[in-house]
Amino acid sequence: MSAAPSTTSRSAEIYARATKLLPGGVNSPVRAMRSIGRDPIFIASGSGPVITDVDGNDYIDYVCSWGPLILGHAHPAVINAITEAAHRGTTFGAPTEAEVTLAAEVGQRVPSVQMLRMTSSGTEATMSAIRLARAVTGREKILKFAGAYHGHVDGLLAEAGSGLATQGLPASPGVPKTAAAATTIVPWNDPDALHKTDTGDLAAILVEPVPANMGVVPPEPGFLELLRTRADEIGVLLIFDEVITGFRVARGGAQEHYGVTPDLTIMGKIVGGGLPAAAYGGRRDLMERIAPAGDVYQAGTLSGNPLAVAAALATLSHLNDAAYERLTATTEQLATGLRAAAKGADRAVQVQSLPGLLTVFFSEQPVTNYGDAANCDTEAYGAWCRALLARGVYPPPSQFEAWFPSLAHTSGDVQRTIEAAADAFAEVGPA
Ligand code: KE4
Repeated sequence: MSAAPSTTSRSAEIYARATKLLPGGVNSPVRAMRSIGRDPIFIASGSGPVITDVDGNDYIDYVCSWGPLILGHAHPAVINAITEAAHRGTTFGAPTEAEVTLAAEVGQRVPSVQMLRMTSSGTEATMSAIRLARAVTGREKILKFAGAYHGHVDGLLAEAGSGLATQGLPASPGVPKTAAAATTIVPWNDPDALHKTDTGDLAAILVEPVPANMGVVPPEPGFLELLRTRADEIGVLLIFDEVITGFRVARGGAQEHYGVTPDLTIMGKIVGGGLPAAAYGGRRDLMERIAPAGDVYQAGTLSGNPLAVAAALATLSHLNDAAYERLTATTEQLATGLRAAAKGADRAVQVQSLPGLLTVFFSEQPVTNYGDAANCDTEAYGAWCRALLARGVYPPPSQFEAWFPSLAHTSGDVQRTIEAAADAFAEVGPA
């Protein structure tokens, strides 16, 4: 799809410069708005649920940096924590007490995480968890699900969601054949396919417990339980990638929501409080294989960065039961309102949601796997997104991503969003 005609806006000027200096004009592909047929919007600031672009336009933001900002933009407690930490020094390359406090706090919320290792990105955490799984099992293959995204780890880019799905890339060049061959891909929500899969040399089943990178496609009843049982039967680790779901769909993430306990958990986004941090953790006997306790090497100059740790602790301190009740109610109000808005315009959509997560699929049927997601009317989704942006609502600019309502979104913000969505559906027309 071609980009919208360029205007004389400041955003357009910056984008013209950016395309000469940054590949595609952005530092991560999902920020480009090519798949919705327009140029990216350059942001100047954010406050609560609102972002303001360099031309002074405000948007109610449902990307929220793709998940970390569960408290909204520039939350005063987070800003204070970061500022205080920065005054004490931005990084030491030596341990700090706050990292220990954060590991305890995470373990208290997610009891399966008896030990934790911090990294700087979700990709790094995934890569490290996989290395650990291979070390403890002595096997190499990783089973993952079609349409899932676990960061840009070499072996996991085939049939991946997020930006690859958005750009229609079946895989990425530059991945060694051996890395690709070490991944087994199974369709999501398909018990038969799982049972038929060759499990020889398998080290781990890696799963987003609620896939959110092909849009939000919850597990069908019993599917996560089946993964746990199957992992035990064949003697492999079950790794939950809770980079998106962690501290979001429930206090203890998807593992609490569904009552299924993994061996290892990958975390990101909220665990960095809006700064670059992620983590992996799990059973003590497994995590004690990580250097220097054990022999599995993994390291990072900025791992456990004091600013990120301060932001994480400040964020988590606001995530109590009342907060999750509110996030659940906000998401429900949004989901119900979007369904009604679509119905009012005779547009068939599926709004699939869990607390703090939602996708509006332009599909007549419920979306249960990557194939269903890929069959959605992405042209109509793109037109709807452009219409939303024109009305001051910033949705994820891809059918294959999630909306991230936050604790900063008020009922009034959601109501305004629903009104904009109704107008946008009317503009796109029925189907
Ligand atoms: P990062 O390396 O981007 O920190 O995390 C990778 C990652 C791992 N696992 C899951 C389930 C994820 O969703 C992600 C990253 N998510 C994307 C948005 N779908 C981040 C945005 C981007 O790529 O710019």
